[in-house]
Amino acid sequence: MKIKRKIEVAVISDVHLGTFGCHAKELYSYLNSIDPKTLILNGDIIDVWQFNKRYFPKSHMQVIKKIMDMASDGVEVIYITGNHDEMLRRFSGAKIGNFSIVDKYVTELNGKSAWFFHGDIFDVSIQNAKWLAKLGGYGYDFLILINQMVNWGLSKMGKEKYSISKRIKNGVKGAIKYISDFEKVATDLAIEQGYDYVICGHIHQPKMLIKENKIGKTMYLNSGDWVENFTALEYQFKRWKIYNYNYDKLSPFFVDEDLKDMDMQDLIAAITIVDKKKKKSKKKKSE
Ligand SMILES: [Mn+2]
Repeated sequence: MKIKRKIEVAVISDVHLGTFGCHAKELYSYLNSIDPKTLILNGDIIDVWQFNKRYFPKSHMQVIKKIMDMASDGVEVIYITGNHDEMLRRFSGAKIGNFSIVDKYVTELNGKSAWFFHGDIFDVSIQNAKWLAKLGGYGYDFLILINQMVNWGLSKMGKEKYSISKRIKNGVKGAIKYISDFEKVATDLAIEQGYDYVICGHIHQPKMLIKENKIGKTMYLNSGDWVENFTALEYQFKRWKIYNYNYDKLSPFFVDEDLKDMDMQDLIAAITIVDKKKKKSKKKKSE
């Protein structure tokens, strides 16, 4: 018998599918173990930057299939774009059934407001980020544009795109300061705009803490990543917690038998004909 943990909201980010560092098998087990009402993918899920046609293993495809299946089974899936999947930003606002693509997401959880965004908008200059993001939605879009322009310039000069997670991982001087600046700017903005929760990814540092300044306070949450930390955020019974795959195996893990035996071609076919399947399952529900 399959026992899945019921969760109101599950948040994952920084999965980096399509790269060697991605731990797709562990993530796949995790997704199989939960039954969320809403699944928020907070950026850098598919790594289009480092995408290599020769490297996209079956386990990575299984994660995509699993997420599609969750959407067609009634889970609200919200894909927030990050910098490694910025190509999806041109589809922002698209909604297909229960699956939507956005650049940021605001919702209410038991009367508390929650603000979700990936966090790469702070990359180029954390100081400019502060005043630009004050311009509300316009500032956010503007910061995304600035980051894209900087990356475009870097690639024109034959340099690698700006990757803060790589810098942090490599322990580049200033990384610790960047993390604390990131948290400070994110929480200052959240307090200013009256959000009770601010939920980011991007810096691969799972965290949950309450930040206070002169104006007020907010709770800062970061979902971590599936490259090193194997973490997710879960909201249930009016509270948040950080799920850690390595320490927290709360319930036995089951693999979907039908998915396990599918080969690569079946998986690709199943993903590309997802619309047909959705129609079928809708029909079933109305019958
Ligand atoms: Mn990122």
